[in-house]
Amino acid sequence: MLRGMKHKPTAWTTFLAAFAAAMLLHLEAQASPPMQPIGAFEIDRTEVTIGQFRRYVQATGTVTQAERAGGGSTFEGGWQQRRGWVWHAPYGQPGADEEPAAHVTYAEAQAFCRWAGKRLPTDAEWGEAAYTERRAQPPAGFVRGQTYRYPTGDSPQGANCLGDCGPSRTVAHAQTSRGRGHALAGSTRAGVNGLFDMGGNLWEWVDSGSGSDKRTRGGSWWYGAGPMEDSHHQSKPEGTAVIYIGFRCARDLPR
Ligand SMILES: [Ca+2]
Repeated sequence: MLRGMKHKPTAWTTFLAAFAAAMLLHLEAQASPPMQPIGAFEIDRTEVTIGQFRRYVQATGTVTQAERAGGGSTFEGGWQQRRGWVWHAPYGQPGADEEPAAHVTYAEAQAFCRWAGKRLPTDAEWGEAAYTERRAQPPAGFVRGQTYRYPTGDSPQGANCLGDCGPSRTVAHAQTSRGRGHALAGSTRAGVNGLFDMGGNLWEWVDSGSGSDKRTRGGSWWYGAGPMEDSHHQSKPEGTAVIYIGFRCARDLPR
């Protein structure tokens, strides 16, 4: 009996170790939540990725407009279709799960967010999250309550934009006539509210209400720092599916 009991602590210890490991993972996830609270709502910390969009497609059987058309577009002095350039192959070759999902229309972005239990951020929400620091104890370089010129802070440095933002590591297979393509989601320097790529990388659809033109926010790797500013107004026809537009989602926080 006593001998038998000697084995029990071993099993118990194993269980405890597994439990502790699970708790550690949980705590790590809590320490780095995928969504950032901003007042009454929370917003994705990164642009929606190919991996996330793949899970949505597998669950719903969605075929995007760009896939049906044979490919999305780039702007070459006019929109040009690029055969085979779609959400899972942004430059015509398979993209990594960590790359941001591009070639997605406004309605497709909206449908993804709905499926994920979220929604597109409103224009006002996106602007508040991008430019006004709301964290209780922001890290050095950010001050609670302060509104910044860029989503990266006072300077556009650290974003993935064209020319004005300093170096950033973009994906190797990006083949473009302009710029260096997108970076992995969340691989650039975190900006205001700890959010990644609110400035640059992919331009982001925001909830624009009715009307066939929808706003995009934050600029992209295709342009310099100007479109990263809050004052820059840009909209596109809602069916636009192109290499440099993606999105992120938001949702209300419980009251
Ligand atoms: Ca972006």
